[in-house]
Amino acid sequence: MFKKVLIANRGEIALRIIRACKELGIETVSVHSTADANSLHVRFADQSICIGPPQARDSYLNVPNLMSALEISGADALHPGYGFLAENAEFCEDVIAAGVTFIGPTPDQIRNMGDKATAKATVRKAGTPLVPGSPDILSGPDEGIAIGNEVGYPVLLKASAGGGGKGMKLARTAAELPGAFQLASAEAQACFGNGDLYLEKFVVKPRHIEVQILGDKFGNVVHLGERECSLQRRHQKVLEEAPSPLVDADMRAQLGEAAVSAAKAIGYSSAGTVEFLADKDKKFYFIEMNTRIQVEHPITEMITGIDLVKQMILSAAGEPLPWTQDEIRFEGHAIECRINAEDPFTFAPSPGLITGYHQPGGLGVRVDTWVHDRAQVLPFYDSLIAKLIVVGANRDEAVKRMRWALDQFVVEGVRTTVPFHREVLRDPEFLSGDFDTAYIERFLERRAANAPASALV
Ligand code: MV4
Repeated sequence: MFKKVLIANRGEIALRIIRACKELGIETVSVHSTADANSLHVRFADQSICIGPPQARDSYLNVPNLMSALEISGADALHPGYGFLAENAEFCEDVIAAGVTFIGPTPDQIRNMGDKATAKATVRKAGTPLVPGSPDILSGPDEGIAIGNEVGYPVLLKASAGGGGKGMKLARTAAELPGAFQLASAEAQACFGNGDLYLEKFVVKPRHIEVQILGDKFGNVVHLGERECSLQRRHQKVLEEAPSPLVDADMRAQLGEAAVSAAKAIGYSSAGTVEFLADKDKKFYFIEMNTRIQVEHPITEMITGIDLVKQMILSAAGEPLPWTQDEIRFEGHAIECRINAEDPFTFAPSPGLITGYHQPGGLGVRVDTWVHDRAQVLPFYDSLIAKLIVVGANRDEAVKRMRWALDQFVVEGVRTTVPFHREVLRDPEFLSGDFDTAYIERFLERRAANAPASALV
């Protein structure tokens, strides 16, 4: 087992990784920007190293500074968390070249899934269902029109180097395709330095359902069930739950098998997530794979009892998975609300000093946070201040527990999305479980139509 792990991240996920290391008896080294010098991930680590000024590109994304910190620390492994450099194959290679274990996938696994057209071609061979579309990168608008005529309009043009919705353009007809192609390609070139596009038939109002998988270095892969992630605003998830209200035991087995096949196709050896779109008929299609631990991993932990971060470290250290698929059991229903320092009506960031803080607790309530009384929400980083996670025997109990937990969550000095979640947890459409990826949009339209103008200022 590793002696010392360097955590190349900040905030709640850095604390989450420190906790897993403590349980495994591993020493921890945190890195921090000058703005984060007093943060909890610095205080709770055994050692900490400053890696630069506040802006993320100068510190948490600064590879030379991170490599220096790694050498100074004497750490024998590095955990990247999520975001920042977690899915950067070159950084992963640098870490390995320094003789340090990267706690995550291999550079080849990151590359294979990072290029979305390559990822689709790979999983197609494994028999995972895909949205009808181009078999690879489009040679130009003419090929796009031809494939659009085959699969039927509307179609989506997606950046192969993208993911998470960046650089997507809709073409409703063949006539719209050349214009959409130029826009999407230029945007992809500007954002990712790569203008390659692929095409998919547009699935109308799908659900976003993802499957957690775990692999080891011996070719074993298991799935830990699905997470329902349809509640998103501008491609940012706001609330997730496990299991999905759509998915029954039969669909779960099919989704799990599809996800495991996709992961096995590249010999995946760590924690990862396979994303699908699903329609009302319970048909589902692979869209992409994320080769990292995800923000919403706790809801899977709460219904399986499996510590995903600990298992990720064990897999990186060369331990085989301790269970077979049939030994993984699902119990209860978990919900996560992402509490952001944002205005609950406009979602504008609300950085500043937290002047008062109280978090909920009790049976089935978990709060993953970096916040404490008098903590400072900085403008340089994402606005996530806490993940409020509840687990209950069933969806109804989880919903009731979440309502009460939200009512007991006190954050003063900055605005938060707590009031927004309070509304969602009482919304009949959410409560019905019958929703899709356009839910938040509809919710906000309904709220704007019903609310008196004074509530919006
Ligand atoms: C789609 C789609 C409809 N049809 N692909 C957006 C994020 C990226 N991961 C994939 N996305 C979508 N891909 C096809 N062929 C609709 C979306 C989509 C979406 C997906 C998941 C969650 C929220 C979404 C919001 C808008 C669009």
